[in-house]
Amino acid sequence: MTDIITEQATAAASGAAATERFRTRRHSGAADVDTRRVDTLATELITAVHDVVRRHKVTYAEYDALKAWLIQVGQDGEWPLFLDVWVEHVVEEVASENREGSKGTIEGPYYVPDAPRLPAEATLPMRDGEEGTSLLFQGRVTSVDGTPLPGAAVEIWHADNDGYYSQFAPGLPEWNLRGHVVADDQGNFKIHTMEPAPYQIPTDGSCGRLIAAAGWHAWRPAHLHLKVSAPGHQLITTQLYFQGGSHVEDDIAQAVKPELILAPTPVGDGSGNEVTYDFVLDKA
Ligand code: MBD
Ligand code: FE
Repeated sequence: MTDIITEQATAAASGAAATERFRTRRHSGAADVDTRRVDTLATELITAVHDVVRRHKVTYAEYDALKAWLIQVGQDGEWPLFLDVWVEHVVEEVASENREGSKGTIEGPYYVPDAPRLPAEATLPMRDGEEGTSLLFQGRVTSVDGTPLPGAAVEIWHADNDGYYSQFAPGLPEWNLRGHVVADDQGNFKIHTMEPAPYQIPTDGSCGRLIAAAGWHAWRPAHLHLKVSAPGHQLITTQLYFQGGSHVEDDIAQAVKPELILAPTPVGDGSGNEVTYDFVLDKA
């Protein structure tokens, strides 16, 4: 019994892993933002909260519920999840407003750098009998002027058929469904993987409690995550979705854009689906 319980994916365990990953990769907590900018942003944010309290006559019971919930978000390690689901899409929109090349979207909490390097045609690491429909995802990386980018890096990561990401759920091989594919001398890549399933963010933690309390749903459409980069060019962080899939129209993280929707077709031998998608990178 206890073995089964410890092997279950929990919000607190995936939250703790995402929090630890963010701390080591991105931020020690040292502020490097200009004082006047912090003054402006913090003042406006706090004032926006005051406005909500006045407009809706927030009660002490509601204020205490908020305080308890905020404390619990930290204890569950769910700040990365909360921010990436409800805030990151607007930060990405602002950051990419002058980009000419391919559209990007949010990174989310489950990227891990230094995935195994794979050749231009490769199968992502996966278990024997990995569940799902096989997918051949292929394309070319070029610069905005049309020049192919040989050796471009196509980093890809996605959930399995049960909606779990390796390194954020127990029992999966370390690099399951993660890879760093190096494009060939024409900028081409061919990645063999499995189509991911729609993804439900953890419902047993603080984010899940907010969703239940507000009567929302916890779903993201099925998606592939990618980071595509080449020397002298801007790295693009993106996600690709599947036409007609559940929750493409109502992603909880509001990260879908029309340019990011794939329409795979069956391969001739009936073994699965294939789709071509090209990436265009802006110059650095
Ligand atoms: C995910 O897989 C994801 O992509 C985002 C943005 C948030 C939670 C889980
Ligand atoms: Fe994701």
